[in-house]
Amino acid sequence: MNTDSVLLVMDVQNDFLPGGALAVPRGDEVVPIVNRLAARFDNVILTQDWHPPNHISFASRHPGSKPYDTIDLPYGPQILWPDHCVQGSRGAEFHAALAIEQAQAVIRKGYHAHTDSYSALLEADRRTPTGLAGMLRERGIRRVYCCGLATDFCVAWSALDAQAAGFETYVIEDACRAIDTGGSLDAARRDLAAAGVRVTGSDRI
Ligand code: VGL
Ligand code: ZN
Repeated sequence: MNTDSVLLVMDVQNDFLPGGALAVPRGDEVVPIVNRLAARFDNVILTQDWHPPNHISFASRHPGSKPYDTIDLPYGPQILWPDHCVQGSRGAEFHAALAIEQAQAVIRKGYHAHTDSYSALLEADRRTPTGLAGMLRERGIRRVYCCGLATDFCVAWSALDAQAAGFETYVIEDACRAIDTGGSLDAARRDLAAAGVRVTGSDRI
């Protein structure tokens, strides 16, 4: 892929894979696909969900709530999750079979205790930037290709923010897997289409 494109590989971490705390069904299937894809890009950036213990998105810190409930926070509705991707834990490590040594940066996200961050560009308050958009702009990147976990959260929110930030944005659908809770996958597909994000396949890269 051209030097003005980047492959953004989202959250291929133990906790999002079968056996993990917030396992994405068949999430492990993306690993070989993503490894193959990454070999074809000049620029690859990884994201890593990276929460402090007691993160606001953890159901365990809201007595009376359980995982997959939605609560209202100052920045809007928040789905509650099982504790996952705690900083420094094994669950937060990349899957051992992810073989992308050439990745140029790792964007950690969700490290503010009171704010979630699915997107690699903007935290869930929709105000706090992670710095990724600026990094991509400074490096002359014009096209962003998204893959990884999960289609309906990290991947979709990052793709929507990248498109809104002016990058030509693609979701490589067969290189993603979804959590799909409460209609989230259909909603994500609608939002992506409405925003003009292009959906493609790994065989067309
Ligand atoms: C994600 C749920 C909770 C994601 C992160 O990266 O898709 N989903 N934290
Ligand atoms: Zn998370």
